[in-house]
Formats: sequence, structure tokens, C-alpha cells
Amino acid sequence: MKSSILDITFMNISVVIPLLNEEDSLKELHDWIVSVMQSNSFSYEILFIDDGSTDNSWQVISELTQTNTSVKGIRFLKNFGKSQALHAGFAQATGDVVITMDADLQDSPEEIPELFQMITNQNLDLVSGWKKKRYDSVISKNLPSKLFNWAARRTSGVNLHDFNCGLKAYNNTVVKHIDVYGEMHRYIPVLAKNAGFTNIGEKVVKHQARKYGTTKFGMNRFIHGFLDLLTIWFISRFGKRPMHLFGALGVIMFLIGLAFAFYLGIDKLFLNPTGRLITERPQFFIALSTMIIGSQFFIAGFIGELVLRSNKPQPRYFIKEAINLAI
Ligand SMILES: Nc1nc2c(ncn2[C@@H]2O[C@H](COP(=O)(O)OP(=O)(O)OP(=O)(O)O)[C@@H](O)[C@H]2O)c(=O)[nH]1
Ligand SMILES: [Mg+2]
Repeated sequence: MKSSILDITFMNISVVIPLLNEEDSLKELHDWIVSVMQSNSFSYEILFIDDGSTDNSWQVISELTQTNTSVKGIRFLKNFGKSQALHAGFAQATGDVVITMDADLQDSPEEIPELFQMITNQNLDLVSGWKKKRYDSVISKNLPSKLFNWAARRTSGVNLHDFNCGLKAYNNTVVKHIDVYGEMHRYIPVLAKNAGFTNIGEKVVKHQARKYGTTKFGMNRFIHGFLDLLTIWFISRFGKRPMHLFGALGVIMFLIGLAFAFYLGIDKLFLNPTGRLITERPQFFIALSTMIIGSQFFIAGFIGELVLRSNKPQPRYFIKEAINLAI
């Protein structure tokens, strides 16, 4: 299994596996993936991204790289999050088709051949797994997840049942053109759609109960998830043109304030000079606050435009070591 330039050029599949503290599952997962790859004669690489594990995960990965040169490892300096791990894996993936999967043996590598076919034969940009039958608790996972997927469908227009499924397949071009940041791993299909990759498919996949280790995401995943959803909706609508939202709002509010001020002026000068002082009238305060808030909105939009023009992407993670990769 010696890797060569040819392998890199004609690699069929890159399996990208972000992980945190999954020492018990890794060897079994590796063996399972390798047996699927061999029985389908795929050329492949497996990229493990150890995101600051505190158990022996990295040691297990290092051992795997010694017996199988198709295994590559990236180890982060500390825990930077699943999105960052996917970002690092995507940057290195050389296969025509990139498959992501969880490391905890809940996703089955047996799905890989069909996912590969869907990308290559049906010309799909992305295929997302759908854990139709879940082996998780109804209260803590299934119900919130249904609500969450419904909200994601409504705001994004991407019709998937299970946005957060770890098992997904991509055409390599897609992963090189999307920027997974924050906790956006839940919305990669939306990021892909916003980047112009609209051929998005779905495949029902088998889901197993967790065999080893513990869950890493608690209930706060849903709070973070909804906030990220709001961000992504906002960014996809106004991210490129903040002036369209803030500028328009600012101008409208300023004009309302100006109209009130104009009315007060005319009234005081010509219609009712002996009436109440302008500063004692409610219209004065409406004029004052709408004009100030309007200008603030306008300035926010203007600064947003300036920031967009001068924004250079910052590194969001630091790599401690890598095996079988030229980083
Ligand atoms: N890179 C990285 N991977 C993570 C992190 N947290 C979890 N993971 C991995 O993401 C995958 C999914 O996490 P899980 O904890 O299994 O989440 P889940 O499948 O929704 O929950 P369970 O059903 O309880 O397993 C696993 O492979 C984890 O190792 C993280 O902070 N960084
Ligand atoms: Mg899991």
C-alpha cells in the first residue's frame, strides 16, 4: 500500500474523520473502512483529525499510520471544534469524492460505495445522510433535532431531513470552495448552496447506538445551532451587502425623524408660535431618537462594507503535528 504520485492524482475517496476522545472506536472503524475499500477496489485515504483529544486517540492513529500508509493524521494543538477539524481535513483531501463520518462507529462505512456512486454517476455535488431511524433518546435528541431541521429547511430552502448527520459525501470541488467555521458543520449543505453547489441529494443511512465512549455535544448544541442558523441566514441574505439592510433602515428612520422635525419647525415658526416649547412635545423626542438611531444604522452599514473589503481570513486552528501529510 505504498502511496505514490499516481495515488494522489487518481484517488477515488478521501474519508475525513474529525474526532475527540474516541480511542476505543478508531481501530475498529479503520479496519471496517479498509475492508469496504478493498472489497470495492477503491483507492482511498483516511484522514483522522484529532482535535485535542486527552485520551490515547492520537497514539492509536499513529499506530494505524505505521501499518497503513493510506492513513493520515492531523493533530490540533488544542480542541478547536468539529468545524475546524473538518476545515483542516477538507484542505488536505485529495480524493475525487470526499466522505465525512463520525468516529464513534455510529455511521456505517458500508454506506460509502453507494454514496460514491451517487456523487460520480448522478453528478451530485453533495449527498447528505439521513438517520431516518435513530438510536438516540427521544426527548434529548429526536424532538429538538426535528424542530432544528425544520427551522433549517425553512430558512435555507435546502430540503434535507437531517442537516447534522456526520455521514456526508462531496465532490472534491465542493469541499475546496466552502469555508466551514464557527459551528457551521451543521449547515454545510447551506454553505454549499450559498457557494453555488445546488445539486444536493439525500440518502437514508443506517444509524447505530454509540458503542464506546461518551457523547460530546450536550443540549447546548441546540442553542448554538439556532444562533448559527440565524447567522447563516443573515449572512446569506446581507453578508455581502450590509448596506442593503443597515443603509436602507438608517435612511428610512432618518427621514421619519426629519419629517417630525420639519413639522415641529413649521408649527413653531408659522402656525402656533405661542404654543408649547418644542422640547416639551413628544414629536421632538421621536424626531431626535429616530434621527440618531437612523444615523447609527447607516454608519453600521457603511463600516460593514469597509470591513468586507479589508477582511483577510484568519487561521482558526493550529496544527501540532501531522503524519503522512506534507504540512
Ligand atoms: N474534531 C472534533 N470532533 C468532535 C468534537 N466533538 C465531537 N466530535 C466528533 O464528532 C462526532 C459526533 O460526536 P458525538 O459526541 O458522537 O455526537 P452525536 O453522535 O450527536 O452524539 P451520540 O449519539 O451521543 O454519539 C464524533 O466522531 C466525535 O468524536 C470536537 O470538538 N472536535
Ligand atoms: Mg455519535
